[in-house]
Amino acid sequence: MEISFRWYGEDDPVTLNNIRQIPDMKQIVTAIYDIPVGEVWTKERIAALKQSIEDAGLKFEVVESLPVSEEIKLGTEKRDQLIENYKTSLINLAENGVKTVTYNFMPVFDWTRSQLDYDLSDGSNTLIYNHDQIKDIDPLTTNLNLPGWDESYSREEMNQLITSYRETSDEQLWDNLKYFLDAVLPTAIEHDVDLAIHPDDPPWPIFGIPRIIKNKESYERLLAISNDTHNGICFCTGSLGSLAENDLPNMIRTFGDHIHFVHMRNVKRIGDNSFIETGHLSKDGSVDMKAVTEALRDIDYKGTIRPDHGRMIWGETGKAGYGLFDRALGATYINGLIEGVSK
Ligand code: DNO
Repeated sequence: MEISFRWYGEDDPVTLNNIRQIPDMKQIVTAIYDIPVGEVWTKERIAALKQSIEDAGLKFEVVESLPVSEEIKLGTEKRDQLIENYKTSLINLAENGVKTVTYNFMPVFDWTRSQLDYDLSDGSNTLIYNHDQIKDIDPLTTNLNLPGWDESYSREEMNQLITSYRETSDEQLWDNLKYFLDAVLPTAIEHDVDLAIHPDDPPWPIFGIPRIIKNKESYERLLAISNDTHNGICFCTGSLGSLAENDLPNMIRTFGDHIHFVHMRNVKRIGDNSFIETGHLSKDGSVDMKAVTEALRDIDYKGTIRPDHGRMIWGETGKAGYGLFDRALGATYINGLIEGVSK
């Protein structure tokens, strides 16, 4: 298991030098953010990114994310060309030593929260998802600005997308995921790149739009598309842990070889379909982080782990969930858990 840190590139207030000073930090997880979704990531751009990370004494083996175009998720006629571009990017990443490519199949909205700066009693603030606030919002009529919202869409394009997804069933979304995987997996296998799908966050439908990667059954269905280990999972304890029915250690033991990337964070479930993102410690939230680490040990997990969202502490400001301090504390806690459970 190697510890990594998500970095948003040269514009990130958290620098590579900051990250490098976190104990036992080995890898940077990042992406190319200025290439529009659907266009090819060239070898040159990837090589330059890799070089900047290696110059800081860190490795670049995991991409988060190579985004999947909405046309692919919706299954429009444009998808074949976009899938070809995706395959070319995969090859270019493989040639630059990238081993794992994270993606998601969440329509329009990536991760969604109701508030980004919810005050905790210790004076820090954090992300919260309150379903009562989200359930009555109609993004067609409300001007929202939530994390995970792709701001490159105009209002009109966004409304068009939302309307199209509202007419898309879970089954159609599964068909479109299968179409995508059937097309890209042979390339991933040939070039030995592991794909890692991120679960839907939150793992239930929002805004009347389907969401399909939520629980054990979703992963069984994913692996029924292909049982090759390159058809893999980004196991996010926070996303999956916000649904009480998800027995995370059991899921890790069940899907072992397909797990290529782990996001470690804790959430405190507060009633039905609502949660607060707490600090990483087991005692702060609903996820048993030690049991998760023991399960990773038991499957002999050799992949990459990153501390996931942190609270804003010590007056830090910046990208919600992605400050330096609390994520660094998370990394140190994860290191302690790994050492503690190792035999
Ligand atoms: C949120 C992240 C997600 C994740 C994508 C992967 O903090 O975990 O945005 O990067 O869903 O494609």
